[in-house]
Amino acid sequence: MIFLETLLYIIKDGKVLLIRKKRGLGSGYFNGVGGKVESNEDIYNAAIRECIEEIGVKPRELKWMGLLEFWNYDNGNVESIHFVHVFTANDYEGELRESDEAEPIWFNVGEIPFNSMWEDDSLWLPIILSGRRVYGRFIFNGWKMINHEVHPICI
Ligand code: 6U4
Repeated sequence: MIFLETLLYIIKDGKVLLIRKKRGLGSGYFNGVGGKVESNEDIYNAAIRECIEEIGVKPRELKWMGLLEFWNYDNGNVESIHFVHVFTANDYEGELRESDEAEPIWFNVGEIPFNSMWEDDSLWLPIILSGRRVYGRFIFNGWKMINHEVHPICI
């Protein structure tokens, strides 16, 4: 099963807005806001919708920053493949609020809580936070990372 998903990082005043994910895949981890793209929308609109749903604000001027592939195996069989488009935004409209899916929390750019995040995040998020686009492919077995490759995108 292949899933098309989004991740969005709002970066403002030297801080990054993360969520503490409260349910679903990666629950308990800090992450960007995001989720599955729906059939009637493009990846930009999906990233905006997920942000409004999860933390109540509309991000302004999304920038496409990369593509991540997460391949999750279970005993040699591929169980799910996630194509995740990553965006950043420097501003938003509205007031942040917690939802039943996510609690929004600001972190200084130099103090990202990688120990409480997906294992792959420390391999690619610093590249995006430094303003470069990235492609990454991460192989998991039972959602434990067993292989990875990360490449900055030349533009
Ligand atoms: P439902 O509950 O089905 O509506 P939805 O919020 O659409 O869920 P969900 O909960 O499946 O999506 O979450 C997928 C999110 O998790 C996407 O934003 C991508 C992100 N994600 C998945 N694997 C990841 C990984 N290894 N590292 C990472 N983010 C990951 O940083």
